[in-house]
Amino acid sequence: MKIDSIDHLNTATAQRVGVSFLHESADLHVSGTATYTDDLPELQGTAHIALGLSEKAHARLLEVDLDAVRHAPGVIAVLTVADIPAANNCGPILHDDPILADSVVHYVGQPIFAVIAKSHDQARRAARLGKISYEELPAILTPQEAKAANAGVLPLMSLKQGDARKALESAPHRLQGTFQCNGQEQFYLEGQISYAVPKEYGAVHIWCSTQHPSEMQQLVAHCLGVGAHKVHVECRRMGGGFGGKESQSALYACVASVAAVKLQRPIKLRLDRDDDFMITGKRHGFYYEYDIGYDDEGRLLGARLDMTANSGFSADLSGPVATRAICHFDNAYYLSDVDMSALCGRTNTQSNTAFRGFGGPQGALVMEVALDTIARRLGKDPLDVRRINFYGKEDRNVTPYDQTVVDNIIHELVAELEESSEYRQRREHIRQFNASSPVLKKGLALTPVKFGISFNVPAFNQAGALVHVYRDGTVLVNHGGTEMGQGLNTKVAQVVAHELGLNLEHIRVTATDTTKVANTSATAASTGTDLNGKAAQDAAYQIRQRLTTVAAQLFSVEESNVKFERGQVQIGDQTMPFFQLVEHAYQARVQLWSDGFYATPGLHWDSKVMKGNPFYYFSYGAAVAEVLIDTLTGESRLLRADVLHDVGKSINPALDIGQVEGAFIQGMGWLTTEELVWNAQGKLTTHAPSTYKIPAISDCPIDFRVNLFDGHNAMDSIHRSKAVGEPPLLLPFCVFNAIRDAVASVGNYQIEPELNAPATAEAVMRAVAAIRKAK
Ligand code: MTE
Ligand code: LUZ
Ligand code: MOS
Repeated sequence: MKIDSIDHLNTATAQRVGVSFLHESADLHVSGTATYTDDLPELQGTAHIALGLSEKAHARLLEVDLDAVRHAPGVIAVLTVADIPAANNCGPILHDDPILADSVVHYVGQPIFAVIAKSHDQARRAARLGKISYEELPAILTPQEAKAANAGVLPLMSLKQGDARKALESAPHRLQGTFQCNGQEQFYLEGQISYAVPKEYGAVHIWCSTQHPSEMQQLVAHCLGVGAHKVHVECRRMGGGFGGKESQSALYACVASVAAVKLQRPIKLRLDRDDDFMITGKRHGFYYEYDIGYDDEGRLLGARLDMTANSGFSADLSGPVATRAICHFDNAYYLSDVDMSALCGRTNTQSNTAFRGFGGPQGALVMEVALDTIARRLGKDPLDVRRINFYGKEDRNVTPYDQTVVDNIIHELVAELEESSEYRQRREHIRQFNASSPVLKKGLALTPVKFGISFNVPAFNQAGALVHVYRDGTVLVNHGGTEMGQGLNTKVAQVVAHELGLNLEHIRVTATDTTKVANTSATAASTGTDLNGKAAQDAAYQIRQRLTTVAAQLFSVEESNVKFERGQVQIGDQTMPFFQLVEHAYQARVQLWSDGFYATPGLHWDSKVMKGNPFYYFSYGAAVAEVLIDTLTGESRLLRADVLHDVGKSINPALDIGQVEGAFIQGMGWLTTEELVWNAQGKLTTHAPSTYKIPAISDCPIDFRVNLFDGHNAMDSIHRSKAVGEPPLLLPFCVFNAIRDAVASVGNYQIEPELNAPATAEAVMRAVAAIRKAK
């Protein structure tokens, strides 16, 4: 058998997991030949959609005059809410997300109408010609205003453990204050897109850039008023999702489908970058009020935390996001007495949504900032304060939500990083540098991460897969997860290759497809490989068992004497190529394909009291950042970063390190240069790369030392690996704290910097100026 083989690394070894195979599409990515939804050859008659957007933050629609739009060149049709056959909703949990605005608009950028034209350009030009008159209503634009108005998209959530009030009253020291972090645009390189093609009897086939094909299927079915069996959603890959395509790919799938079915022609809806910024939700910005009690050593005694998330105009995923924020305030630290609340504040902005970390970063950031502040107040090294608060191994190991931490490795992980990063020596050098450098100042910080793995909605923790073995011995795998660059398909292929003793070039993972695996969960919560890897392993294992029986009978050996390795099957002392055994099995009428299923064991969650066992296990990590700031301009640079991250027993170290590096830099962008600015009328003014600064290669530290912690998952995860997608996004907290440390040096560490996230150059300059003034 001859197969065109890609040059995978390490084909010489028999090992298929624990090896740095290239990403399954690496050569396609770098040569620009990987096909994304917009690259699919267009069918004849394909028309294009542009959306007409609200210009007001909160208003009643008085008159929507679309005559000029209808008569613009190339226009085929214009759709409004009246054209949606059934439910005008694309909300993932609550039904509060209109597809097209119905009488009231809730934010600047909300889609009001859709114009379908012969070309993308004609559609965009026509969309600007809508004449809409509004009666303006009062708008809420910030989480602080939402809190003051007690305006929530959901009821207030709270979690209590012990007696926070008593603990605070009797604490020797109190840190009371407010803090704030900004949102963040996902900035996937491929924007939102759906391509819908009508099929017989009102059915539709949609190619959609989405992390959640099954939910797209369900929402399209609801808005068309047809059964889910008439909606077929497919996604080969995304050019990034980062949470932004978990729920919010739905509006485009729905509008494109409605148009395709109504006009009976293929319809493409691809957002232009500015429209993508204006319409879609982002990471939730948070506002915090906190009160933390501690002793002379810096040990935390009690805490009260009131968080307000900027949820935007609708619920979307804000409930689970706020839940994760509450479940990550503890980060790596034991808290005996806490009282936390989270308000999902209703504001007249885009409806904020999933973004890598999903509330976890927002919960833990405030803790990490507070610990540095406490250390400075006590004149201690922040690492010493952190260490005495770490979860214990035998005691002090129960989280505020009642889950016992049974896999704690934070002590040894941080000790190793402290040593390898030369933390103590560099702390000393930096003190000396700052004493003799009046303008440029350095800062250093080490922050740990503990991140809970599993969807905090237990039902979502399930997955399915299909494995087909063809008569030539090649294997096709299909599973419920989606590929967004993270390498999920590569890892799943490795798992299947391992199970069947095949080389990677014999395995092909195909597009996610609702007609293959049904009722899948979003590829999210970092669980893609944990869930789909286990499901694919289950399917492959069943086929291997059947082949083993065939082989054992063929040569009259015990089944335990049949081994699959390197494309060969060892049967007693005979060897036969895998494809030959497959042909024997085919002739014997043995099923050569199988389904597989997995559900994470042991999860439960009581959302009313916010207690239970929401996570299967925890992923850990820590990082050290050394930064340099210019106190005259406020500019900062990350000089060196040392990262030690726990991925259990890695299935693919190269992919895992790529995820750690990417998440670190993405998280650093959130905390330093990425700033979303809405003007007084509620219009997002930073809606393109010209005004919204994501990190570039030039922002990466010159000295970037990323290592994986040598370990394995204490729980029975797929090959004892751990999820890697989101946890490392919390590592760059050390960059933010190092900037605060550098700013604090201006006041000889006696005055606490007034610096919220992001620490942009302007913010750093203001913080420095405030300290200089106070001195
Ligand atoms: N990596 C790339 N290259 N592109 C992405 O869009 N999304 C992140 C992370 N890593 C993302 C990524 C997010 S938000 C999640 S939840 C996980 O990947 C999802 O994939 P996984 O569960 O397979 O890790
Ligand atoms: N919970 C979670 C969720 O922990 N992570 C997620 O991405 C998610 N998505 C939807 C609902 N719950
Ligand atoms: Mo990731 S935010 O869970 O898609």
